[in-house]
Amino acid sequence: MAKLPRYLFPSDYMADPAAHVFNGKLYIYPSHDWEAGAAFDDDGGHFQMKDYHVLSFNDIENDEATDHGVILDVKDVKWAEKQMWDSDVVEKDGKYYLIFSAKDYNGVFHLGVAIADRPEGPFIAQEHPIRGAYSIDPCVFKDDDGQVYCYYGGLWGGQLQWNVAPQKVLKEGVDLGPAPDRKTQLFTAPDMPALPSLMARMSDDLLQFAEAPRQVLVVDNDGQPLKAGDPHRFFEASWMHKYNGKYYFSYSTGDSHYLCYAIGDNPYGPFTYQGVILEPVVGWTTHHCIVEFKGQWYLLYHDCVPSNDITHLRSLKVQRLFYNEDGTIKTVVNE
Ligand code: FUB
Repeated sequence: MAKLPRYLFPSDYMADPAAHVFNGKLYIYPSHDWEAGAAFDDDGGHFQMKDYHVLSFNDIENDEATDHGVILDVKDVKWAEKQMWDSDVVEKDGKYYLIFSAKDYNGVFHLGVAIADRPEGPFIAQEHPIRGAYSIDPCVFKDDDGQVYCYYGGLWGGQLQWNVAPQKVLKEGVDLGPAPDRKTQLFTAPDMPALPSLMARMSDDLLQFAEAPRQVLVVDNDGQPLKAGDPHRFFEASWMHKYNGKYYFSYSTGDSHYLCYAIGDNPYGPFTYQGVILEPVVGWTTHHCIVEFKGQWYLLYHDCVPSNDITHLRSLKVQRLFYNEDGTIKTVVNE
């Protein structure tokens, strides 16, 4: 057995992996970090990514990555100005849909769609972003019945707190309206329910949401939502995978720097909090995906060891992931 964890692409800085098996190979869709010289701020203004690459592997434990080059550049996305953050790809009927987050010319994060005929791209972006899809970090999950769901959102610089009042969502359902309200910053008190991520089923053509976004509720064993002051509450980096018929929603806790997960019985949740997948890594952000490839489950993630802790210059890593008999995940060791 190869010695893991290992860095997957030492020749460049890449982060926020989203991995899928297409045609027997493992494809990784990461963010492409670079040194833009932008000032540091709490809104992630130093993360100025301007394009996406895709990497592929026949053997994730031993092979060098194949870099298929740039698959989408911000200059080819009409509505987007900058900051091409986390993305994900889903296949349907032989076409590949890249769902990505970027800022428009008014400084608002949206989710957009770009389409390709092959997993290696190139991807052609739609003229407009997805209606009503604000914020960042999309994860597109295809269930066994073919329905595709998008999980997304990120606090602080990811602008999730601009969008919806938790009280409004809980009482009236979500109505995102034409644009997020920047004046109403909707952080709640530490003893109030944490602001959750959002999710929606996607339309059959995968170009829009088929329904108003709903909250992804992460609850404790008594069914109560985790509190805003809980270091294990959602912050960003949604990921969904299925194991033995259960739905595993995992995420980053942002300012407390964990990767955590919760389990539910259906794609909409609620999801019961289970524990920590990965302890904090070197670097402020932590972001991952979980994928099964050739009979082994893996956690893909990033850290800033190779860049000597420059927080916006991150490197992709892989480690094996194992389950306990009861379906809980064994905390991954990042040596
Ligand atoms: O890569 C930019 C942002 O950093 C991502 O969108 C977040 O999840 C964090 O990893």
